[in-house]
Amino acid sequence: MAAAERVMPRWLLWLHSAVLLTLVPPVECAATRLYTEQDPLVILTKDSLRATLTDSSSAWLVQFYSSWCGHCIQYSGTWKALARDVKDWQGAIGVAVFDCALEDNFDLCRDYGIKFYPTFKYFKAHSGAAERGTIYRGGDREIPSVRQLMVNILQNHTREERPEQCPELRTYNSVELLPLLGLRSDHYTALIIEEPQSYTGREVILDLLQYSGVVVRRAVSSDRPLVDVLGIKELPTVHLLQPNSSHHTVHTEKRLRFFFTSLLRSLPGVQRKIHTNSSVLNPHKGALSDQSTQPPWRDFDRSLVYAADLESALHYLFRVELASHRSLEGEELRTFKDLVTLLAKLYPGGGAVVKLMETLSDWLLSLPLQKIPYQAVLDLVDNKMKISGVFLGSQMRWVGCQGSAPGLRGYPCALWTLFHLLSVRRQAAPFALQHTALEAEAAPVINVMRRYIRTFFGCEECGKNFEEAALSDSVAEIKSPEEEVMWLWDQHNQVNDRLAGSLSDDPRFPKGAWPPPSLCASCHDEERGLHAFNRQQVLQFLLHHYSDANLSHKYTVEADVNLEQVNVGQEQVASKELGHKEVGSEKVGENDVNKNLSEDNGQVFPGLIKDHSKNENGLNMDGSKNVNGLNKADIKNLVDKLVGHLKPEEGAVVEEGEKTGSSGDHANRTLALGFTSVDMSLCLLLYVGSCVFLMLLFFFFRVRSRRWRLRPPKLAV
Ligand SMILES: Cc1cc2nc3c(=O)[nH]c(=O)nc-3n(C[C@H](O)[C@H](O)[C@H](O)COP(=O)(O)OP(=O)(O)OC[C@H]3O[C@@H](n4cnc5c(N)ncnc54)[C@H](O)[C@@H]3O)c2cc1C
Ligand SMILES: *C1O[C@H](CO)[C@@H](O)[C@H](O)[C@H]1NC(C)=O
Ligand SMILES: *[C@@H]1O[C@H](CO)[C@@H](O)[C@H](O)[C@H]1NC(C)=O
Ligand SMILES: *[C@@H]1O[C@H](CO)[C@@H](O)[C@H](O)[C@H]1NC(C)=O
Ligand SMILES: *[C@@H]1O[C@H](CO)[C@@H](O)[C@H](O)[C@H]1NC(C)=O
Ligand SMILES: *[C@@H]1O[C@H](CO)[C@@H](O)[C@H](O)[C@H]1NC(C)=O
Ligand SMILES: *[C@@H]1O[C@H](CO)[C@@H](O)[C@H](O)[C@H]1NC(C)=O
Repeated sequence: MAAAERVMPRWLLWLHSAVLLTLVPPVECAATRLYTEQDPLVILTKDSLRATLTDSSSAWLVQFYSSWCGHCIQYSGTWKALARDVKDWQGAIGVAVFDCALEDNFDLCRDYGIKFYPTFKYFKAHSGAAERGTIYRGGDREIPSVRQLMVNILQNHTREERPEQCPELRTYNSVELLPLLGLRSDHYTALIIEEPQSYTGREVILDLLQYSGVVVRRAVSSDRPLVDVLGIKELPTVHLLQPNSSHHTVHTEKRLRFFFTSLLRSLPGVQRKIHTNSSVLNPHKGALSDQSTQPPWRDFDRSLVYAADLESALHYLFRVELASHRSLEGEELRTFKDLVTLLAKLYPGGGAVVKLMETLSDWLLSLPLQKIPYQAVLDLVDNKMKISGVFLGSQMRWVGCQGSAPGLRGYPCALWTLFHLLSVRRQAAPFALQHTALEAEAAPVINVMRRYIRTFFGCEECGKNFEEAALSDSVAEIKSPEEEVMWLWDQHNQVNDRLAGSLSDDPRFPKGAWPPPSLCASCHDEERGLHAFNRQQVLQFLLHHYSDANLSHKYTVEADVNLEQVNVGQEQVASKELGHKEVGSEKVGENDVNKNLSEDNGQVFPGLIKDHSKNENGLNMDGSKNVNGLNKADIKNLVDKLVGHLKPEEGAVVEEGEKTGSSGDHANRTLALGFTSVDMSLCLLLYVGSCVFLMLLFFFFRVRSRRWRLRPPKLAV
């Protein structure tokens, strides 16, 4: 336990605290309740109702319902969707429910004059204890109408009573706005110009309530001077004033609230404020400047997937997370085997990682043990046996999963990415899992992920939540690989939604509906005033986003060793040439399995020498039954190596023990000792040759001697 804590990085602790903060243990008789703590609204009780509504810093919209009223039951879906939609408005106006069917609540419902269910009441901010709220009797209780009601409630506050977190919602005019053009500022100012009756502008203002770095102002199209100066042609439009004083009209694919909101939230420097705590307005500024221990920032492109993230996740998974288990048996062992199989079959690239997984998988299959010590797995992962081409980088280098502060993002982010990628790979190669234990499963990626998360993932709460989700959003109904891809996407978005604004939410990479319009505009639509995904487009997007073509090898251990090598000299040219020859493979050029040469000097030679002698030891150690199986593998390795190395004909082709290029990726490498790998290969070939020769000789003489032994009696006859 202590050991586990020592290796547990800060993000795990963050996860834990985030979970504790955001999730309340499941309530008893949850099945009979219309609303649960998981819903993004406040469930008021006998004890909290008065305290919440009296002198509150925000306004409130409360639905008094009855859990036996059929209409309330039907309406609960809409109310939850509304609450989710305006979750970020909380600081200004909250959404709540109060169940009048509970015996405890009878008195209060009478006190508040509730006669019919549901009754909607709103309370202004800072209302007194005697306030019983105003009934909303709008005939239409659809989401857009209720949202407009909320805007109206906020606008009806006088300047003094307005919730302190609520920004100005009023319409600004050209006299106020035009002077801002050309001014420098420490934030963006977004002007939303729209029809006078439109609510989009005010909704966007409220959507950005929890964000710092941008101020949104509403103006209307009847303000001719403004429209003329800015050259506005279509409505609604966002005109953006940059901090550096330049300004322009922004283009969005669709003129919808969601597109404007996403765009403004993703501006550089615009961040989510961490706490919804009204007293802390900008708490993370300090945390962000405290980055002395952070590794250097790696620039990345959000439309790509980075192999460095995946490899770092695997490094953490195999060397830290799993390593906290001394041995694996039963369910754990099965889960582990399945994970390895999945990775061996679906991990992209056919490089060192796949080779490692294949080796591990072969090894696990050939070991009919009930229980394996994890150290044995670690030895394989660290390639103690020096099997060629097997390698797993031992660094955590987050790229697409970098966090803006230590403890944010990292491993869990990369784990999501890994499983999304695997689900898409499965869709692309439906037969990859044939002849494995996972063949018959309709959703193998999700099932393995589920079992892994449940059994090993350090964040226990996450495992529970994920399992619950898998049970309620029935995984069993998944029929096709496409559905599997979509299920995982859907699930992930639900987690994003739940965690948005929590402690584990990186202000620089705020969670939310993914993909954002900047990555996929056609994925988004609006239905009955509510943001909606176009699932068909999302599927297409996911298949592209997580495709092989979109996997970048920048920043991988292998890639940056190549960069280092530029300085080393001539060999680099050669290695590049070789890279070009590999056009057919997915890894082009930058991925040659090269390594810091000086670092390896000591290892190269012993590595090669040990190569097979060590393997022989390995065999005996790993159970005598499998000598044959492993022997075959070894010989295959050896042959691979020889073939691999003789291919690039002329000399100076080099090899280093720890991570020899697999037959797919090799390069011209020079050994500092002066041996070329052709030398080494010839040496090995000679060695193998002489072994075979000796063996033949041995058999020859055995047969001969048997014959000699048999012959004399015959002669005698
Ligand atoms: C199975 C699982 C369950 C978890 N449960 C919890 C929990 O209950 N409570 C908790 O506090 N934390 C939980 N976490 C951690 C949390 O989900 C995040 O992984 C973590 O907070 C880091 O978040 P992030 O912002 O880096 O992005 P992540 O949410 O980790 O996303 C990683 C990347 O995946 C891509 N992505 C985002 N959304 C989608 C999507 N819908 N479909 C496809 N790709 C997408 C994006 O490129 C993103 O950068 C869980 C993690 C996992 C793997
Ligand atoms: C590396 O291989 C290429 C192509 O086979 C060859 O032309 C080149 O001479 C080799 N480089 C060195 C340094 O031997
Ligand atoms: C806002 O105030 C006006 C005038 O006082 C009133 O007619 C209107 O009903 C109020 N609207 C809301 C939502 O409170
Ligand atoms: C302001 O910054 C934007 C990019 O953020 C740049 O395109 C523009 O040229 C800059 N304008 C001035 C006046 O510096
Ligand atoms: C808000 O801040 C106060 C004081 O800083 C603290 O006591 C309180 O627990 C915080 N509330 C939340 C929800 O974080
Ligand atoms: C890579 O992903 C992006 C979206 O993230 C997509 O627009 C692009 O088409 C993808 N590229 C390829 C080659 O599939
Ligand atoms: C190899 O790594 C060592 C330390 O790990 C470093 O000092 C050295 O500069 C590196 N060599 C090259 C050629 O990059």
